[in-house]
Amino acid sequence: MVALRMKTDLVALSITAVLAMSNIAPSVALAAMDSVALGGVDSGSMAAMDSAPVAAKGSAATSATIQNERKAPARTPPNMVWVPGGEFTMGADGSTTSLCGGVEQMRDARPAHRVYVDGFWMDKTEVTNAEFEKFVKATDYKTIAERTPTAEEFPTAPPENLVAGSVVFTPPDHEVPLNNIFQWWRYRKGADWQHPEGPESSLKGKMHYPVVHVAYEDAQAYARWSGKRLPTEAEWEFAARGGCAGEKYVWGTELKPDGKWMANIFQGTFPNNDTGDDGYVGIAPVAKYPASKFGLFDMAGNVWEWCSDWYRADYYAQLLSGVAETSAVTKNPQGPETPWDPSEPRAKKRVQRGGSFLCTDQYCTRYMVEARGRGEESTGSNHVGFRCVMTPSKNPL
Ligand SMILES: [Ca+2]
Repeated sequence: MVALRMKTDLVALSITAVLAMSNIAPSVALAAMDSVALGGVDSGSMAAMDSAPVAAKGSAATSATIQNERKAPARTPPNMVWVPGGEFTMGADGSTTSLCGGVEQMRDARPAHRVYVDGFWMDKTEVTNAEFEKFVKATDYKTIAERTPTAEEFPTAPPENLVAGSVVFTPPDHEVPLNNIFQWWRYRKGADWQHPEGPESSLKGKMHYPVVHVAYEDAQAYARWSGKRLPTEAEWEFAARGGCAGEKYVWGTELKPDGKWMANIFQGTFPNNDTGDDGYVGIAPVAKYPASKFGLFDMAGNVWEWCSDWYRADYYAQLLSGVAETSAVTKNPQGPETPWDPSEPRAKKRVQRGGSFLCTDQYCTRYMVEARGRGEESTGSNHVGFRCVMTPSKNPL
């Protein structure tokens, strides 16, 4: 087993430690990692998430969005939409009742708090293979998954594990207990953006699918080349909410309005039987579901999307820890100074948002609009992609 660059949603693993233990059966490694991680948890910070100032003072969750009135700048870049920005309630106070590996996992979306973001353009869709191919052809860029990891980077890894590749969802053919991610995730030699399921796969017929197996650095490189950038987490959530407040989903309050699926998620029995009731088993091409209120596609489901913020489980509580009033507004937050995931305290993780085609109420409901995800910076997989944003010039338009 090679767990290098492992993307995990529910149980996070330390790359270096897992590589060092890579000759151990996955379940043993997992159990060992749990104890390692728990030993490193800052219990004070976790407690702060539960007892943040707003928790005692009441929630900001129901406050309305105050959308900027400023019209879109005259020239909208191709395949982007204008997101006007404004003040809104970010996060949620009730999210601990949601399913995603148990109630504890959703604490990071608490507490609800007020945020202001300036207007920006956002890609209508996740970056596609066709778009990423243009970037690679123009720059000869090699993604992290295509580079051979070195012994210097991972000194504790057995040499046989040092092969280029990425993590691929590989479901078992039978039902399994949902307590060990290695039952459905495999590190595949030769898996990369051009070979999303492994070396034998290709992009034939998939040019309008989201690019996957992109690490944070890869997404950033594409964004820079295209004159754009990755969204902050606050920008992403403002865009996803579409000017509404307190709704559970990007599209409203019901999972299936009029019985219709609104996003590519997972139906059936996770992980072995994806029935594709929503039209797609596994990943879908972009823009196959209705656009959001701002004209954005697939802001829930399909693939996770990288944001530029470091991930801290207690970031929202941290933002409010020094303020006197729950109505305090954080302007254009850029994320915390340092990353911190209590299940893997030493890993450098960035925020991911939106959930993926693997989200299901049996296991992970992070397609909900306030839900946060996270991924180690150098870790891609076949359900992680991205989209970009662009800020108008400071000059008057
Ligand atoms: Ca689906």
